[in-house]
Amino acid sequence: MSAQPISTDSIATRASQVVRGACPHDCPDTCAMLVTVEGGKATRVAGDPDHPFTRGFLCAKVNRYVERTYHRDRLLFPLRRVGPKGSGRFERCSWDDALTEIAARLNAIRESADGPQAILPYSYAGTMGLIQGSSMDHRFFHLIGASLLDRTICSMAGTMGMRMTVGANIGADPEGVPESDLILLWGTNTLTANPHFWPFVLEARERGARVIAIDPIRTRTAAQCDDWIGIRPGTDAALALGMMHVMLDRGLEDAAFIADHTLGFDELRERVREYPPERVAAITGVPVETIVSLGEQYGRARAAFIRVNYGLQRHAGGGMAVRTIACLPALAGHWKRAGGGVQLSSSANFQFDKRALERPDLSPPVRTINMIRLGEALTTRDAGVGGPPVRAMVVYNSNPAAVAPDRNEVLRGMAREDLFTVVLEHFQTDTADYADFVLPATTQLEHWDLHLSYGHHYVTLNQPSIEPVGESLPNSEIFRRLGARMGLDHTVLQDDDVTMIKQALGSKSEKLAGVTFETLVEKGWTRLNVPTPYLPFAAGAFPTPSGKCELYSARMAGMGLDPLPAFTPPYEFPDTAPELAARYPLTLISSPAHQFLNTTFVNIDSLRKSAREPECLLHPLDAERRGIAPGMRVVVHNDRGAFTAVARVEETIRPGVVWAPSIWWGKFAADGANANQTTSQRETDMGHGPVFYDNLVEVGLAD
Ligand SMILES: Nc1nc2c(c(=O)[nH]1)N[C@H]1C(S)=C(S)[C@@H](COP(=O)(O)OP(=O)(O)OC[C@H]3O[C@@H](n4cnc5c(=O)[nH]c(N)nc54)[C@H](O)[C@@H]3O)O[C@H]1N2
Ligand SMILES: Nc1nc2c(c(=O)[nH]1)N[C@H]1C(S)=C(S)[C@@H](COP(=O)(O)OP(=O)(O)OC[C@H]3O[C@@H](n4cnc5c(=O)[nH]c(N)nc54)[C@H](O)[C@@H]3O)O[C@H]1N2
Ligand code: SF4
Ligand SMILES: [Mo]
Repeated sequence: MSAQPISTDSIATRASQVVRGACPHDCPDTCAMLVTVEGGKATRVAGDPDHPFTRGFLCAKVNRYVERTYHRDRLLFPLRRVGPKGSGRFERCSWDDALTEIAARLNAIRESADGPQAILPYSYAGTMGLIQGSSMDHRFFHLIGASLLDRTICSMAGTMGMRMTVGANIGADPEGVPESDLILLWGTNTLTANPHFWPFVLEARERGARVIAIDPIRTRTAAQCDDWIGIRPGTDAALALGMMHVMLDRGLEDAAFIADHTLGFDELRERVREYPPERVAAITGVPVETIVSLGEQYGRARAAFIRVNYGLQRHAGGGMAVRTIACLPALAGHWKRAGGGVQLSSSANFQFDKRALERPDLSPPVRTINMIRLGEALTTRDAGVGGPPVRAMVVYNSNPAAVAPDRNEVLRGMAREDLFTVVLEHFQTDTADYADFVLPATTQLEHWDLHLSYGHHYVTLNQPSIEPVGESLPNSEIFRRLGARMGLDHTVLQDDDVTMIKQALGSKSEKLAGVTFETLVEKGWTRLNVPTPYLPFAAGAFPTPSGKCELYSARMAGMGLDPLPAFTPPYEFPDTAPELAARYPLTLISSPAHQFLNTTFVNIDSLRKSAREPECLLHPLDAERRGIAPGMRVVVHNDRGAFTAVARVEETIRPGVVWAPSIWWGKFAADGANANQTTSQRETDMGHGPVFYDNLVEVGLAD
């Protein structure tokens, strides 16, 4: 294959060929994808068999990527709203008209007394690609001086927890897992959310490793494990402190590793005294024997691997929970060996030149709006943070009308007739229904991109394999053209996508040494410049201010937080909010359905049929008490809102907890509602993240 950038023309016209790409979705696996193109049409996608993490397979969702790309509902040309907001009534218009009108509306706001900060970008990881997700878009909004968006909706609490403890959101290498003798799948539904990690778990198990799931729900993953620990939601920090108590009590700690590579052990030891197994059992609902056994197994293991994921940090104390768990491998010395340590993410290893891509230097000083407080931002005069009201919103790579918490308030804001909304999309989502203009965007098969991963250590390039479907354009090109139409003539708007990929790769980071555009074009992906397996902290060298694993964190003290690991109760916790719990006694977890990726794929018939309809899983004890039998229609509600679902009743969930597999589009639900009708806009202890699963509800029969 030529090392020159290939034009989409030459790709699309060859009779039959396989083009190398990357799965764009928000998933730790970032699969290397092979796209078969015949006569200009994509006919098949497959996982690259040579890729050490993809291992030749894609998941059930992305196997449908060709179906999604050529879907009958794919947006093919720009649309202008003709009905009331939310009605979904639109008419076709030309790109020329759409760009002219959008440019005029945005320029009028920029020049008004409210100024450019009244314009809000809203995006997340609909594609994880750096080019279609955080390059030209950022340059555009920085140049016009729009408000900044704090992109907190997924991972910020845990990211901060890792940074404060080990120094960066990096961790143990999943490719070391076969060497592991104990694997804790802690708050992660691996088979659904991180499926390519599973073969490594199985390899370790064949060699004798024990696999334990810690999750309030006996998920399909937990059902495959040796043990399921059905913890009470939001209490993981207490369990980790209980494990430390057992380890220190039995002398199972690694004194040498602690002395050489940690800070604050004496203070932590004092803290741990406050968490004997009996107290931890009362907080977590995990039996004393289980806590003791877990602490002993962890302390005695040679190389224990903790795969913690983002599910468990969606509670008030999410940052502290991840931080506390992240202290465990340093106490036991597990970082020293392949297969030992903790992984939340690998993303901070990918030190692309983000400044060159995004050009934050072009932005004047402006306010920042937290994306999880969108409801508040759109319904208050000062956007909830001071400054002008939000008068225009440009949405891309996200579906806030379905995914943002406190959906009733979000929709109230989006329905404002004086709000000018532009949505770049593949499909007419719930969000697109509220747009003034909908602009058709290309999919991964139709544009260039560059990908990091948050679950492994390979950089992946995505080459376009087909011509844009209909009149769709890459996000990057839409912002380029909109900028020009608005009269912006800065040269940063002229870089093409391949130029920007090279700019991103141009960083001086040691970990990117040898990762070049040419190798990526040739092979599709390449490993970061780290050993296999990568043992980031085998010799300490934690990237914290002290260079140690900070069991005591002065930075946290400076932020007004407890500098030591601690249990932080959820906001909506029966023990600390008894009055609320009297009315709403059940904790709702609305974690991903197996068939969907957030709201992506809900409109793919085969996948939606397999997910049936919005469901609510209850424990038989909770169901009986409410007269609920399997298959009955129920209403899940609290003071924020309500949605209906069909009851499933099984012992695969902890009593007191209910599960609504998510995230449904409102328009595919009988009542137009989804789980976010009940979730709150409150923020986690660290990182300003969301608390989706810190959510008390009641479930009753629908009439
Ligand atoms: N198929 C599929 N894959 C996905 C996604 C998807 O929507 N569908 N989403 C992607 C995205 S954006 C992300 S961020 C990741 C998320 O990946 P994960 O973090 O693995 O996903 P979640 O399903 O949010 O949470 C995992 C588990 O945490 C459990 N949990 C909830 N609260 C607690 C708690 O307090 N303690 C403990 N121990 N467990 C708890 C839930 O019951 C759930 O089974 O997955 C990605 N992969
Ligand atoms: N109740 C509840 N709510 C949650 C969660 C939960 O577990 N429970 N999970 C939260 C988490 S972890 C996350 S990450 C967020 C995810 O929230 P979002 O990032 O909004 O994710 P999606 O719902 O998948 O929506 C992504 C949209 O981007 C579009 N898209 C994809 N590629 C492109 C492109 O190249 N160009 C353009 N213009 N559009 C594109 C897709 O068509 C899709 O509609 O949701 C959060 N919300
Ligand atoms: S969604 Fe995840 S598992 Fe599925 S193909 Fe994409 S990266 Fe792989
Ligand atoms: Mo996420």
